[in-house]
Amino acid sequence: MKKRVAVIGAGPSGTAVLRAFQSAAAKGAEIPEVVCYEKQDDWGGLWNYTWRTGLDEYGEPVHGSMYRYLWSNGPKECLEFADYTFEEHFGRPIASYPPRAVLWDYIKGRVEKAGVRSWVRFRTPVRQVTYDEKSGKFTVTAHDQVKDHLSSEEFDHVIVASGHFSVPNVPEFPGFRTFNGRIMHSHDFRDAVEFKGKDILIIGRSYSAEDIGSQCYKYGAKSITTSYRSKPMGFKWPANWEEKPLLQRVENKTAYFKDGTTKEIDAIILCTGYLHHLPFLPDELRLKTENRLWPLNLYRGVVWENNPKLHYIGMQDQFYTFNMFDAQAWYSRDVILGRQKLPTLDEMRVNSAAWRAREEKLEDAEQMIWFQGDYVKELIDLTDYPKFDIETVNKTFMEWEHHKAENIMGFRNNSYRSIMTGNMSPKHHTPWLEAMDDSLESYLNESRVPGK
Ligand code: FAD
Ligand code: NA7
Repeated sequence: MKKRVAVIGAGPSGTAVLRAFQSAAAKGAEIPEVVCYEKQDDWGGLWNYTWRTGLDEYGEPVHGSMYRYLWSNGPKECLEFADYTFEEHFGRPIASYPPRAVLWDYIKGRVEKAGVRSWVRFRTPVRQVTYDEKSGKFTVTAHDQVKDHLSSEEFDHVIVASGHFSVPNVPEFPGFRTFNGRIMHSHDFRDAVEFKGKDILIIGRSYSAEDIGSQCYKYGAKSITTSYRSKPMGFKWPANWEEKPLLQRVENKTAYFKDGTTKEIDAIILCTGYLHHLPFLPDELRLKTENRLWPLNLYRGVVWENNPKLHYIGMQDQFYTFNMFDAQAWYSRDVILGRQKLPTLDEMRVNSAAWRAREEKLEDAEQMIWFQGDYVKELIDLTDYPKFDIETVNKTFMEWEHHKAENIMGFRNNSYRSIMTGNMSPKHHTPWLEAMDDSLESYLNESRVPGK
């Protein structure tokens, strides 16, 4: 009987797995039967925007954490698929920081071309995965929500690609219960216009804090205060934006900070990150980690060391995204196809410990980017994923960092050269701060080719 592989999630990570198997089949390899379970009604993961928050129409926790007006927070040239370029998808070079809808279209384009949609069971969240030592098989139980039917099937391999920026980490601060204003987590943030004319307080100092604050600034918030527990973000913020050490308490509408200062605020947005939440897995199969570049127990960041038939894609913190998921998916595929031999458990652990030791010494974002670049390169060198120049991707990330340091509200006006095609991307027709419409049509309309 043909081997069977279950993939949990059809976001960028899960669809990378589908494409990896399909590309092997297209080259004549015999591939297993692949069944992908997806709880949303379409593929694309977080890039498939929903206006919903809380529970969806089936009573399921909403996966989406993306919001209106979200534009890529890094250059698209750093995430480009090596086997399906932006130019192939859009028929011409496009500008470097596309809004969400444009990236969603691109993600979908590759798998539509691959013809793998029939492998996906939409609206079917996985409820439980168990492993039977005797048979050497997994049982996956999933809920077809349209038919309201729970069923179980056996698989030889399971690949978890369910994402880890969906279940919010929600700390509480003294006074929250009686605060006279709105308190929300970034997971539920949908539209910055809600905060027009308001004084907002953001807790956190990472990408969500930076971007949600910037959205609120762009769409007319009266003031933005960001509060950090470790260190400030340190960008050159506009005049109505200040950074303060950690919030201590709120009383009525007054926020009190660690340095003794106070601020009157209307709303609080907790940009305090997310939990790796994998409730469908038993303890012995479940990855337990905070958001970091090298979670332990995953050989080459993919293979569950205690049961190498279980793989995880995209579980790391991310500078590299789409093409890193591809590198992982191609590697996972090759382990399953028997093209990659795995070392002993001890050897896997030694290898992971060495990466972890290196990760722990990283001091800043630039070092983290080179670290993740080395990781992606190691994986790509092992498979037939089209080779691309990681050093140039890293250097593009460095340019991005410098552009942010120069002008945090203007870095998205820059353009970069595609590492995959060698072509320079055109400048966007409108500076980011003035581009209020985030639709695909508006973004692609009038995008000019360089020099014209
Ligand atoms: P996800 O995109 O989260 O997809 C996981 C999929 O699994 C979802 O479709 C979900 O419905 C499904 N799923 C979950 N649980 C189950 C279950 N039990 N059963 C069945 N299906 C399930 N990256 C960038 O490169 N550029 C950006 O600008 C950028 N901006 C971001 C902004 C925000 C607000 C967030 C939260 C993330 C952003 N990211 C960005 C990072 C993002 O993590 C990746 O781009 C990418 O979406 C990760 O893909 P994934 O497939 O691993 O996870
Ligand atoms: P991250 O990058 O995991 O960052 C979480 C932030 O939340 C980080 O700044 C943390 O502070 C802060 N945090 C967490 N708990 C607390 C408490 N209790 N008090 C204060 N601050 C806290 O999540 P993001 O949502 O920003 O980014 C996730 C993805 O979304 C990312 O890939 C982007 O592309 C978009 P610390 O820095 O540790 O001091």
